[in-house]
Amino acid sequence: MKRIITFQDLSCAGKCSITAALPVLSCLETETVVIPTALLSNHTAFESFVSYDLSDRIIPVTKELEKNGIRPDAVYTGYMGSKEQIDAIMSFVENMGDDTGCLIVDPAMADDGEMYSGLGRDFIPHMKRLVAKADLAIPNVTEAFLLLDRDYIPPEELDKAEAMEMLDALSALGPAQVIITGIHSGSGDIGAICYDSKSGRYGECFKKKHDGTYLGGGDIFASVVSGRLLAGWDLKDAMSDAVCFVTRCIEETDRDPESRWYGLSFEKCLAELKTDKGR
Ligand code: PXL
Repeated sequence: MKRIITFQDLSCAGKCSITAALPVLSCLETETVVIPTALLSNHTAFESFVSYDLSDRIIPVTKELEKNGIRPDAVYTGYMGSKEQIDAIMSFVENMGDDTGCLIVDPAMADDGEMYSGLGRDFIPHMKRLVAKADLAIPNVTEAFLLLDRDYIPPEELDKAEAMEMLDALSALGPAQVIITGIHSGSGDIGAICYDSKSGRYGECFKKKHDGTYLGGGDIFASVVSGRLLAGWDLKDAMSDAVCFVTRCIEETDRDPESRWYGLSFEKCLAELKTDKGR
């Protein structure tokens, strides 16, 4: 079985980060080693939260895993709550060198044109350092603009040609492969676009748009992509499967609109990941 190490916060309530990534990756038959970068009572979109930074625990934990012969096929990073957490992961990645396997970075730091609560703009250059090391980066539209130091344009006003050019610009920062999520098709659909600089191929996948903010959707998306890539799927197929799965989770979440603050209702959809849809 392929093994992934994922570094993300552990939000006790809220169904995002680790508590979303672990079930999805397990369903995709990926052995998942979770390394919490911070312990939060709940995600930061609630009215309040408490957060305990675990950055000084990251290196001792990874050293012990290495001593025990636990090596990853891929490393996948999600939400980071501080520069120190990024420093610790950077030093892990630098120390591992080629043994890191594929480095997948979801720069989960912003949405709808705004940084997440508790993160300032001074955090962006640190996330940029991590993105520069990545083999695959998976920003949403807001994060893509922030990483490129460009003024934000809402997805509904962003034209396709500019979005495609942003894939190239993000790849020039370091990652050979890039996916941008939350792209509008121009005809009422929403989805993602991708670029693989090794093959020179671009891809896109769109599904019907549902109004609203769905917290944790990006975490589920990046987890599906990570699991599928480890199973040997190519980038475009992995991305398309993630678009379809997140859309299904949103449909389930919409049945109970109150539930969306607690993350997507992915539980009812997990079994669908198991069906072999072919590629
Ligand atoms: O889903 C992204 C995410 C992850 N972790 C925490 C968050 C958020 C989004 O708000 O607050 C703690």
